[in-house]
Amino acid sequence: MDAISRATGRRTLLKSAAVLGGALATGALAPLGRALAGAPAILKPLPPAWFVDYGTNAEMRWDSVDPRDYLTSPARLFVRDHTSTPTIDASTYALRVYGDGLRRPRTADGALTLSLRDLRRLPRTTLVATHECTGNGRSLFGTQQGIPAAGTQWTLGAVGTVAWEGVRLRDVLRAVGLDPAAVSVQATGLDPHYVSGGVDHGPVRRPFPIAKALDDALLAWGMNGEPLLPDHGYPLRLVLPGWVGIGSIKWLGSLEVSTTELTSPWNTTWYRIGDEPLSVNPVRSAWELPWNAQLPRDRRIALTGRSWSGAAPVRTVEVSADGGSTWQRARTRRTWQRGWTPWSWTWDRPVAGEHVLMARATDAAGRTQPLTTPFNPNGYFFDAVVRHPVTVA
Ligand SMILES: Nc1nc2c(c(=O)[nH]1)N[C@H]1C(S)=C(S)[C@@H](COP(=O)(O)O)O[C@H]1N2
Ligand SMILES: [Mo]
Repeated sequence: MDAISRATGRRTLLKSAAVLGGALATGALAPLGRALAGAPAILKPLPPAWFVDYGTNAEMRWDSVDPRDYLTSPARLFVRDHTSTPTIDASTYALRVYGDGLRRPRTADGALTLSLRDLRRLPRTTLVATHECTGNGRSLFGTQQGIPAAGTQWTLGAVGTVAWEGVRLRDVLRAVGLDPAAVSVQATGLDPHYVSGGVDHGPVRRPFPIAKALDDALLAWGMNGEPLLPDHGYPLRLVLPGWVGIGSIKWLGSLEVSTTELTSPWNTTWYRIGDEPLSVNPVRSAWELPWNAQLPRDRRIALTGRSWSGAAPVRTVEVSADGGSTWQRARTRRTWQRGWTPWSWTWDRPVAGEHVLMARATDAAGRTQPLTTPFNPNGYFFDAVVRHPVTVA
C-alpha cells in the first residue's frame, strides 16, 4: 500500500484526494498534497490504546507496554516529526557526503553519493539502544512542579528501545576518507523545511562532534529485524546512541564533515539549556501502569517498570509508596547493550486510599534522579522522580 492510501485509510477519506489525483499518486507533491488534503503527518496507525496522538507527534502509552517485551516494536514506538513523514524511494535514494573535513574536500554541489547498496557493502552491525526525545516528561514541569513548559506535553512515553541495524558511521567516514583535522559533522534530513512563526528554518539538521561520529554513531536501515518504517526514517537514519533524539536525524539526506564547528538552529536555539547544546540523555524511570491506576487492596501486587540513562546502564532502582519517606530496592532485570533496565517490585497488601508511587534509578556512572529538576523554558530533560498517582480500593 502506498503512503497516501494508508494515510487516508486510517482517517476519513477526503473528497479532495481524488482531485489531487496524479500528483499525490506519484508522490511528487506529497508534502503539499498531504497538507491540502488534511492528511496526517504520521503514516503508521496510531491506535488510541497504544498512543496519545498530538498530530505531528505521538506518544507511547506506558500502560500498553507488555512487561515481557524488552524491545519496543516499530508499530508502537513514539514518533516525533517537526513537519511530516516524507515518502522516499529507496531505489533512487543516495546519501550525500561533503565538506572540508574530508581528505579530499568536496563542496555541497560536488558531494559524494552513497546508495544503500554501497553502504551495505560495509560491515553490518546491530545495536540495541534506548531512543528518547529531549522533551520526554515535559508535561511534568507543569503537573508536578507547577511551572508549565512550552512544547508537546509528553508524559513519559517519548521513549523506546530498539535494535538498530546498519553500519557504523566511522566505517563510512574511513571508507570515504577523513581529514584528521575534522571536528564536526552535520546531519540533514530530507523532510519538508521546518517553518515556525513565519520563518523558514530550512531542513531539520543538527551538528555533532567528530568524536561521537567515530565512537558509536550508526547509519541504520533496520529496526528489530525489519526495514525502518517511513515514520522512523526510511530508508536511512542516523542513530546517536544515548544522545538526545534530535541528534538521530531521520530520512538522512546528507552529512557535512567540517574542520570548523558547524551550527544549526537545532543546536544554537533549540535543544539547549542555557549555553549548552544538549547531548547525553539523563536518567529516567516509568511505571508500566496507567496514570491513576486502580489497584486491589490487601493483596500482594507485582508491579513493573523500566529505567534508562543515556550515559551508562542503570544499576539500581529504588521505589517508594509513601511519598518518598522510605525506599526499597526493586528487582532489576538485565540491561541489553545500550537499552533500558526493566524492574519489578511487589507492593505488599496496600491499604485502601490514594497513594503515590515513585521510582528512582541510578546508573553505572553514578548519576541518579533528583526529587525536583530545574525549570527551563522549553521543558527539556525532565529527570526528576515522577510522582505516579494510584488508587487502591
Ligand atoms: N529529519 C528529521 N529527523 C528527526 C526529526 C525530524 O523532525 N526530522 N525529529 C527528531 C526528534 S526531535 C526526535 S525525538 C527523533 C524521533 O525519532 P522517531 O520519530 O523515530 O521516534 O527524531 C529526530 N530526528
Ligand atoms: Mo525530540
